[in-house]
Amino acid sequence: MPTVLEELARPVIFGRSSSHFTRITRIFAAELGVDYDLRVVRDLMSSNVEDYGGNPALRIPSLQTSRGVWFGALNICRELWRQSGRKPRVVWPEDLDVPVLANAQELASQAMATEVSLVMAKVGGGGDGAHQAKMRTALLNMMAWLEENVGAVLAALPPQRDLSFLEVTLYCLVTHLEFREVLPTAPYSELTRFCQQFATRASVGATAFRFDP
Ligand SMILES: N[C@@H](CCC(=O)N[C@@H](CS)C(=O)NCC(=O)O)C(=O)O
Repeated sequence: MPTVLEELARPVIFGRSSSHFTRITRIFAAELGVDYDLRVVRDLMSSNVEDYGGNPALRIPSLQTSRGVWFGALNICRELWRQSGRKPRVVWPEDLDVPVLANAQELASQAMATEVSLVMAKVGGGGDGAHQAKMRTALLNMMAWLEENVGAVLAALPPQRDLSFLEVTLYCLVTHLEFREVLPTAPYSELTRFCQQFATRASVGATAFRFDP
């Protein structure tokens, strides 16, 4: 049972259980054994910075800690790692020093951002304009590239790693596309195989996508 002081010191993630960028941070927290509270951001159309933990970009996730607030998934994962007593071997984006790995991180992160734009356009009542069509084409292109290269990516990652930011990103991207019905992902057989294998982690089982009540 945590003491009152421990509860006060516990970091707070501003996010949503249905958000793929939030899930990256929650998988990291689970892998790193860092306890946190989830502050659900209910209205992603809000223009109130405070609703997003103070992030002026009006985006989730943010992480509130005793040292200050961290904006964005990568910053948050790094801070969770610093707070963790476990210190597993994590492969970070700056460690990806061959094209296939660096490009996979770029495209997985960009595909997530493109998906956010497509989903938000739908939520916000945006029309089916030419730019929407371009974003969808770009998303399909990126998925095709990732499908073709995921085998080489997994082979090139350092075998002695405990976790990589790239694999967590990729897992959250592919499963979220299906969850939000942006794209059916079954035709991407290599990515599906990767996701099935990655889903055996307890951290994945503990952070399933769902719409917060
Ligand atoms: N650069 C941010 C992007 C976060 C992001 O786009 N989050 C989405 C939810 S998954 C969001 O807040 N969308 C609100 C909006 O687009 O207005 C990160 O890496 O965490």
